[in-house]
Amino acid sequence: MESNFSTKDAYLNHFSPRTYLQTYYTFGPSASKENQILMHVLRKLSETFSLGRVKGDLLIDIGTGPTIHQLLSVCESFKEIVATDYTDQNRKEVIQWLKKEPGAFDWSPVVKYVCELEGDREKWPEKEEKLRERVKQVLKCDVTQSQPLGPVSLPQADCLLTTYCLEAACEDLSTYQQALKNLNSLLKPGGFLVLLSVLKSKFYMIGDERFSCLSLTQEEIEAALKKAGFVSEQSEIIPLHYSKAYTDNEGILYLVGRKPNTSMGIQGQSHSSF
Ligand code: U7K
Repeated sequence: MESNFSTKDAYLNHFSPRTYLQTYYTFGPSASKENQILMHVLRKLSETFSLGRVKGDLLIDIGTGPTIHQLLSVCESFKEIVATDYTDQNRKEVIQWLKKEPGAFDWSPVVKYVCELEGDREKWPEKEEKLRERVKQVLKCDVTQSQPLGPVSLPQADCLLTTYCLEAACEDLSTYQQALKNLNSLLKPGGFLVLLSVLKSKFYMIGDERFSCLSLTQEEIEAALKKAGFVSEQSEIIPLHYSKAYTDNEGILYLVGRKPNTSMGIQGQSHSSF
């Protein structure tokens, strides 16, 4: 059967990072649905990362998109950050901001908000510098490949972060599950997986362009995670939805999982003879 799910080529040819940023990541005076969700997500990430529950040497952000908001608390607890995306235009957009190139997106309202959450709104220029320093590479990734980062060799990460990526990249549940397995190989035993996903969404809009989304429930995501060798430690639904014109999601899942440390992983369970 032929599928209408957005292809990788559709992303390369029709995804506009600027329109996406203006639609979902511009802080306005009246708190829109988009702004409320952004603030909530930033609060969750700040609880996970800046309170030091999850920390380490290397964090890989899978499917960074054109955004850096998801890394603002991360840069307080990880020495090195690697950003990744499938599309050239998203990687370019991130590099533009990292290098302070002319025309880069202005993240300062969002950076100020995160600094306020972390206790001192005035520290926002230092936060921007810290993040720019800690993002060491911006790589191409494809979560549908067994080596999502291709032949480049990185040490296994202490944490993987992925926000709104797998449900856009995978057209069915089995591809989604396989993508999680692919990602598992990039993570150290004992390492963390922090995953943000829209729930039950079938599409989202970037300007006039419509992109597909794999409709998922909290239970389906948790089951896929388990099959891919992760253990879920925190799984909560943020009961907010985006503007109905942009997407049809019912809530957002915030999940912190872990790759088990020892022989009690997926292999260990089958012959637990000692
Ligand atoms: C609702 C509201 C807003 C997807 C879920 C529904 C967004 C992020 C974004 C993006 C890939 C691949 C495509 C990545 C194909 C890695 C994700 C990077 C938003 C929603 C939803 N969603 S924003 O679209 C902005 O930048 N991605 C890939 C998709 C590229 C293959 C293979 N490997 N993405 N998604």
